[in-house]
Amino acid sequence: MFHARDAQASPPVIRREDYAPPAYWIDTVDLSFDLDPTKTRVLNRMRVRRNAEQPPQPLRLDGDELNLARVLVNGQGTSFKMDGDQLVLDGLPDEFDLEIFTTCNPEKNTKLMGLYLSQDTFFTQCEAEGFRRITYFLDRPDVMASFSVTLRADRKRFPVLLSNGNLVEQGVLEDGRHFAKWVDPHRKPCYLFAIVAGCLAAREQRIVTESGSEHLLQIYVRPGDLDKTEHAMQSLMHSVAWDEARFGLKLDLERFMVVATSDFNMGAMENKGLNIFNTKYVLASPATATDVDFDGIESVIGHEYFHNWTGNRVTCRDWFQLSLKEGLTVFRDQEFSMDLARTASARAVKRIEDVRVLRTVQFPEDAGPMAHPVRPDQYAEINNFYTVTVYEKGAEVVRMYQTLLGREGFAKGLALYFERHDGQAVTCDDFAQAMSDANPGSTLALHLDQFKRWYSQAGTPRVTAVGQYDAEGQRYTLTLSQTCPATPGQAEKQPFVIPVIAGLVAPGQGDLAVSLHGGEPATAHTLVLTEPSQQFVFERVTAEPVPSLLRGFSAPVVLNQDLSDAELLALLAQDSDPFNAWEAGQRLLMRQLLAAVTGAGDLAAPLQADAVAALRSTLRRSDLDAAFKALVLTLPTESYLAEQLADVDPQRVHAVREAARRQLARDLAADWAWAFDEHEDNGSYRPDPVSSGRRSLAGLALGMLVELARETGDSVWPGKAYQRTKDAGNMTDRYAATAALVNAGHALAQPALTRFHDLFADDALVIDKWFALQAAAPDRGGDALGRVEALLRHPDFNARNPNRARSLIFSFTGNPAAFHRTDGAGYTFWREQLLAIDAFNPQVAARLARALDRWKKLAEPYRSAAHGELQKVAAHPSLSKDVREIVEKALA
Ligand code: 0A1
Ligand code: ZN
Repeated sequence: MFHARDAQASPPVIRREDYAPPAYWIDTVDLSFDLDPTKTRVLNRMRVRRNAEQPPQPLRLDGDELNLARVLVNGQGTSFKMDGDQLVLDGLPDEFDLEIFTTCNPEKNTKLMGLYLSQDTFFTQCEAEGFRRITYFLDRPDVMASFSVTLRADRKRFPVLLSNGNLVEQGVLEDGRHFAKWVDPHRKPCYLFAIVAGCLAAREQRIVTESGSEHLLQIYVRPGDLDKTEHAMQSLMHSVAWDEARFGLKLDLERFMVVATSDFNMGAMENKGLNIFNTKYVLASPATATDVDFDGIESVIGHEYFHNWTGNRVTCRDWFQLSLKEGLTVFRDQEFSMDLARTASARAVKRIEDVRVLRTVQFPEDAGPMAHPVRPDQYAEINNFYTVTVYEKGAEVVRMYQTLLGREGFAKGLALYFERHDGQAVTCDDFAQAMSDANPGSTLALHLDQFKRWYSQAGTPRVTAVGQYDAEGQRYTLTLSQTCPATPGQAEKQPFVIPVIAGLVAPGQGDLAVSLHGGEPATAHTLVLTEPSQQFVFERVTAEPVPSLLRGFSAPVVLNQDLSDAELLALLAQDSDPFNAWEAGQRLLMRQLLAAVTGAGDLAAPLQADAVAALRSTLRRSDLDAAFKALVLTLPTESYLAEQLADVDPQRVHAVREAARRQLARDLAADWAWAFDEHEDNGSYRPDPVSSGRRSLAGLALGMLVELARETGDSVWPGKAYQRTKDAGNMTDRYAATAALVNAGHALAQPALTRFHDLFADDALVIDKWFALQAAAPDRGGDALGRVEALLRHPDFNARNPNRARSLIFSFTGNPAAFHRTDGAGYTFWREQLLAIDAFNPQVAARLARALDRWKKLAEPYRSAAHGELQKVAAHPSLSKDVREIVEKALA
């Protein structure tokens, strides 16, 4: 007999073009929960209305792992059918009350979607399709309803009862239970619904905004964690102020709550008025969190808060439009962090960090089997499309609107978007139209349809730049051309609209003020490439320039430009655009590293003397911030190097990069010692960009000096590092010192790790770091896998906690030389862990499945070994549709 969920059957595909409005609307929802860990009762009373614009048809409600007890229509029992997971009701009046009574088992909910328990506290996660695991519903974002919620639970065990909106009533019940009633004043789709019940404490802050309204901000955590919520509260207050100042977007709720849980599949969730966060993005103290953690909290708190407008007030019509809210909200959180950074240099550092993520994670996605447009055309499992393409590339697309329209034009576009669509569920086209209509006559308006190809065409465009200088005519002609590689299902691509911010730098003189096509002279121009190939003529070019193109990374493309080493060195030293100065340095290093990977040469010194000298003078410059220097002096990652190659031997890439690190450690030994002494800081800790930049450079220097000690046998620097692991005044310094010893494989690493564990045994987020540090350490003689397998048996390891699984297993698969072994044992480990996790949490497993996306690029013997393991996963009889979609694409 054939089963729909047969081992070999592909999961059904949902297509964007099949979108149809709902056949019914749900206007109000009154939910009542009797919370119990093993059997929670949910009574769902809805007011339902037929959508007169759709042909009459039965009502089909989504459900998943629910026990259905009763269905009443207008108070009367009614007949119904089940079609798979859907509850189907026929012969309904045009308007009616629908009452559904179900139960579910939160304790058994290991997927962490719907209603689940974490450390004896109830949480919900409904995006994208988790609400159907709580009650039967039209679980789609274009059905928006007014919600009221009553929670009942044991008073001692679950003293805090929260839901969206305003608390309107609470009281004590018999049998030691109590209740709370919440009413959300805003209509919302069910994916923004949330409840929390448990033993929690709150940091509270009353604020009065710029426009004079009063609000209560609350951050709920486990009582022992209250002292780690100050930074999150500061970040939230900054977010409220920033959105009002920059975009005029005000907080629309009396009470805004953030709750932290240690069991969460993602980073955080923007439920209306009740954001639920992974503890990783809430809890921080100088002793337990690094500068990177502090920054992460600021941007994720910002991100979720900004969703209140971009996502909640205006939401998505369907899940294909996910980037409508995510790309826009990532752009907003990036701008928020840049505005808080204040100095131009700190802004550039933030931009470089964001672009690094894009290029090391999104570019490979766009070149691999999972490549999809920012607005995908189809999916089997929507959870697989919460991707760096939808989020980070989506944010770059939004950034291009701002580049083309200017900050003011962009703000006008956003204002029109809210004027038109507040309270609606809309599409990416609606957003583009508002941007264009608010700026008639703009380049965007002129090329709107073409610009929208950024939403429909996958793949990273290649822009090639060729310049020619005419000294006599003082003219510089730049030819830009574009192509885009084929991606799955899209063989041919049409040209994009690509804004290229360009300056001309004359060595020794800096930026030239030049005119473009006879216009006003300026040191930077925005060239808009719309054709396959176009010429741009600059005049008044008084000296032969080096073109500085794509400043600030003005478009998400690969730029091919044939610059000599001397030209790159000139840009590194003199480009007024810090992004491009950094970029020039990286290009130079990349070129030399790739030559060493593909050449046969000896590995003692992959970097050339002039590059090393340029790094030295950057490090010694007094006019640059430490954070920027640390970025310039960090070599491109192994995965970014691998992306540049057609046939990747990860061990060779690793060996070359490590050799270059050792060379830098050796050649700049005195400079690193200077940098450490100069930037080490024993003052009190503040997470601001200047002092965190100093710590970042001191940490890099210490790592280099301990690495060098491996060769020289020096014991002074390892001794200093070890001392720091004991007496560092903050986690950033302690972590950097511990990492220096662990990464160098030094004998002091083990005692340092033991101390570290003992000191922080009760702090789950710090223990995550302890696992991650060991799983990400360089593989020395194939010892990494054994180390990770031993850690898997450590009493603190628990694969059911997503943070812990990520800290060990994902860190290992992200450690190229440890994962890609010639004997294929890393891939076997991957399959075993993947299948084990898939049995209880498909969403996390599907993320792990992505580790072999790029297997076709691998050289032998890696390629065949990876292929074999992928096939074994695909042949597994009970795979989730989440993982199946990923592995089928990888094997296609
Ligand atoms: N909308 C959230 C991301 C998110 C998506 C799915 C989740 O399910 C576990 C959780 C969170 C954001 O962009 O922050
Ligand atoms: Zn988001």
